[in-house]
Amino acid sequence: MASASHYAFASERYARLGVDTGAALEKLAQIPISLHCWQGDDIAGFEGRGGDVGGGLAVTGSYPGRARTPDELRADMDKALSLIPGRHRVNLHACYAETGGRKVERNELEPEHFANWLDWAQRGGLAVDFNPTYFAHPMADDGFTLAHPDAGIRRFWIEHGRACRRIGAFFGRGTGSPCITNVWIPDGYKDLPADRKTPRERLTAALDELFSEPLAPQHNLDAVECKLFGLGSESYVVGSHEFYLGYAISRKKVLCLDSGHFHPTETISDKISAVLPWVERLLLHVSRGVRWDSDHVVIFSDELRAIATELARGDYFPRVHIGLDFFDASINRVAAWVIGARATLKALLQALLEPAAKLREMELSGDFSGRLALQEELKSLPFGAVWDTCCERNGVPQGIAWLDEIRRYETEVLSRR
Ligand code: RNT
Ligand code: ZN
Repeated sequence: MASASHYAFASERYARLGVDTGAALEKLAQIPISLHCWQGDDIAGFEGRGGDVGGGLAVTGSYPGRARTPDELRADMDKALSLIPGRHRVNLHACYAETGGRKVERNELEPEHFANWLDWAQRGGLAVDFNPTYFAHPMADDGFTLAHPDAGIRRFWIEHGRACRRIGAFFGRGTGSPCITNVWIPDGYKDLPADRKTPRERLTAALDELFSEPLAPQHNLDAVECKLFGLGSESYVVGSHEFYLGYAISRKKVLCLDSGHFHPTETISDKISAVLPWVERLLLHVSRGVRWDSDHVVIFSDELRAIATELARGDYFPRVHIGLDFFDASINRVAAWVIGARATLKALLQALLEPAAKLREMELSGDFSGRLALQEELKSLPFGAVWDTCCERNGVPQGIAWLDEIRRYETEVLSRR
């Protein structure tokens, strides 16, 4: 039990700085996190393929208990969600289609192949986000998809994108909340290109065609995700940041910023207020790069806190959609989800508890000593008591107690797979 007296003490400490802990908790309850299904099965999907994910994505580790079927994956996500405070969303990839053992090409996917996912989401009161899968496929083997020089291969991938937008709209209609359908492609060159221009022209034309079917924005919203480099595309990525920033502004698309997709000293926290005057909405892929775009499990890091702080200060929540994007197969996969999601919520809560007006006042009056001193003091305020109360009010375990449940699930379910 969160001790009421601890919470009262914490509230009083925050109130002295003009911060209302109750209001912060209420605000946090309104913010969904989109939980990515691919942490549960090492991005394997259900197409029956074995081997590498491809597309420069690497999942390392061999912890037992990987979800092998849609039902296992949904049960694992249910378990994770039961340990995360609040109401959230789930993020699916096209390669998680259920085709009843029949081979269905990606350009022929239909909403019906996601009917079980929708049923499950509706039962759990979950909204859904979606992604076309532009990797782990023979047509993506040479590292190009929508920007491929071969018109036939481009056509296949354009059709895949069009099919996925309809599936996105199906989820949006079925859940009553717009589905964000996010396009990320691996296209690029390992070594110095001879032509940087033409692939970008091809990508522009392919995207325009992919997005040409009008769909109601209350059902589906399109996002585009940029990247600096990938494994196998170290020298050139067609869909770079500048490319997609321009595309998203000119075509009125959602821009996706993945925290692992920039130079290691470049942060997406600074980009939020820089791009939001120009794009209507942002999708964040919250990840954690360690030396490179390694997609480690998200933790309560300085950058995570900086991202959350920017969202709270700008009150950007109606325009910024928060998704997780990491994959670690070296630890319990369900624990990975819980750690990442709880860290993100903690960061948001701490951001909502910031005395933003006071800090701004100090900044405007030139009191930079005070600004730095207060920012440091905030780090040791009794934040934990407010977080415990958040968990208690949402009926999820407080502190590390959630791990007991994961250990039990591992013994009874995961270790038997
Ligand atoms: C890859 C992108 C992309 C993927 C997922 C699986 O670098 O971050 O978002 O991680 O779609
Ligand atoms: Zn991403």
